[in-house]
Amino acid sequence: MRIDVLTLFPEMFESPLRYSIVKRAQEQGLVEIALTNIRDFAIGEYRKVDDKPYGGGPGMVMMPGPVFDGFEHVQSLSPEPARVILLTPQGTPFSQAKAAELSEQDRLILIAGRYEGFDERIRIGLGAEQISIGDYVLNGGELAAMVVIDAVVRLLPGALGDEDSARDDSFSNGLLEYPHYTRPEVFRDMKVPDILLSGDHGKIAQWRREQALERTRRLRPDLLTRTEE
Ligand code: 9D3
Repeated sequence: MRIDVLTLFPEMFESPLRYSIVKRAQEQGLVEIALTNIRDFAIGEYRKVDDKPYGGGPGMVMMPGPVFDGFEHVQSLSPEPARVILLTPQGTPFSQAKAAELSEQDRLILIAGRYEGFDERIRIGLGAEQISIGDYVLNGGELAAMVVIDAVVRLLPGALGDEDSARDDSFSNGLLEYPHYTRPEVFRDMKVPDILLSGDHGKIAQWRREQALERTRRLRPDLLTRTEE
């Protein structure tokens, strides 16, 4: 997979891309992630990328010129057609199902904005879909783009170590996870449940299923009634 990111703050991405599974996936050649600064495609003495909204109102709007030129540049870096995604507060809520769908693509172009939003002609002209990562206000699309990259890359075949991928198989089941314990057996007067020390693997599996269900009912009842995803 190739992922291009268009952003005004490419440096924000560097640290998250240098760790753990995303780092390893790049080293293994499972994904190539390229960062492009939209400001490199701005013109004039001030390299302006934003301007006042027509019709008035607060804040500034991302100008179409630099985003289009940046987009056409990254598109020319590789011949495959790409899914084009704008990170915006009004996008479709991101989900595990969307992550799985995107992980099947050969190429993604993610565009992270700042200010009040993108000039509408960017979305229309680029044929972009829009994704939000949830109903809270961020200061820009960069963290949202990183969330999408993180969730997508770990689904690429070979990205997870054997242990992680086995785990994933058994528990991507729409339920919350059962409670986990490790050593010591007693910590600050709190004891590991006896059943986990019993060595009875059938009983343990049954206990974990019950715990997962009970927790889901208590903490996330919405997961039990939802039919899509
Ligand atoms: C006052 C109206 N605001 C819309 C909710 C303006 C506004 C706030 C924050 C416009 C853009 C932003 C920056 N946010 C994103 O670019 C963003 C975002 C988010 O804020 N929440 C969840 N997902 C995303 S994806 C991109």
